[in-house]
Amino acid sequence: MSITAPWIPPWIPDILSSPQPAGRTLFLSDLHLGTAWERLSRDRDLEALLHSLPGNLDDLVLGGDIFEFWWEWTHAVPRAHLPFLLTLRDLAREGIRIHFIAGNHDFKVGDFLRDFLPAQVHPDGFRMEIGGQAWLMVHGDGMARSDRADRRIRRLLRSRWAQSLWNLVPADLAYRVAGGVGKASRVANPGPAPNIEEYRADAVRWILEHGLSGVVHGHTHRPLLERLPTGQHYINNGDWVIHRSAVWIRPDEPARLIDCRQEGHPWASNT
Ligand SMILES: [Mn+2]
Repeated sequence: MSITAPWIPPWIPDILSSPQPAGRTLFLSDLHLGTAWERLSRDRDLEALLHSLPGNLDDLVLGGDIFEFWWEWTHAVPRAHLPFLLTLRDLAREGIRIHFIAGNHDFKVGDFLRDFLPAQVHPDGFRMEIGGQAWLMVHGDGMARSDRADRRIRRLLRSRWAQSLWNLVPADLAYRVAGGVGKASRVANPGPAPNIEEYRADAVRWILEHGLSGVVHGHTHRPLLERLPTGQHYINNGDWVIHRSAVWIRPDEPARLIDCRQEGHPWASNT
């Protein structure tokens, strides 16, 4: 790639070439389940949201960092997440398609979510066709050109040797280490990512270059919906830790960024 070529992460072009049909869609990301922050009210709000979905939704996109730390051992499932996983399985049984995009806190995503929920697992994000409109759904880590360190860490953690070595770490130890690393990085990097404007600028260019109707991402925890003069949408989902925000997209309706604290569950109100 020459220096002047427009920036796009190497995993995005593949995603763009394989669209998946979808219906009424909700994008949720950055729940960081397992962290202590407002844990009780967060979990309660999440449960209420999930229970509002059957009958009102076709596709639920879990857009990354759903868990503060996700690792699939061959024989163990973290017990703190069992109620959430069972609720997701109920949603799947109600006919909602569940999509799981791996975030930078999802260190090992194997076949458990695919088989148990079941969910469609998208390690790098995916392209949805909603009412004939093309949407790129990604977590967001490594998405900006200057996210070089993120991309290096991502390559390393996803490498075959790292994945098989980490699988030998006992769950209790792995959770203690991951919890400490997560806390330390929040102390070291408080506030919004310094390159947050780059996310928007890159996404807008991809929208225009690839004929997309919109890009939705999480990761930076800064809710923002921008409608371009030409009608397409750039949407930063925000998070479920502080903002309780979600992206709601229906065929033939403008996309919306919902503040669930203010609006509740509008997808359920007009039935
Ligand atoms: Mn993230």
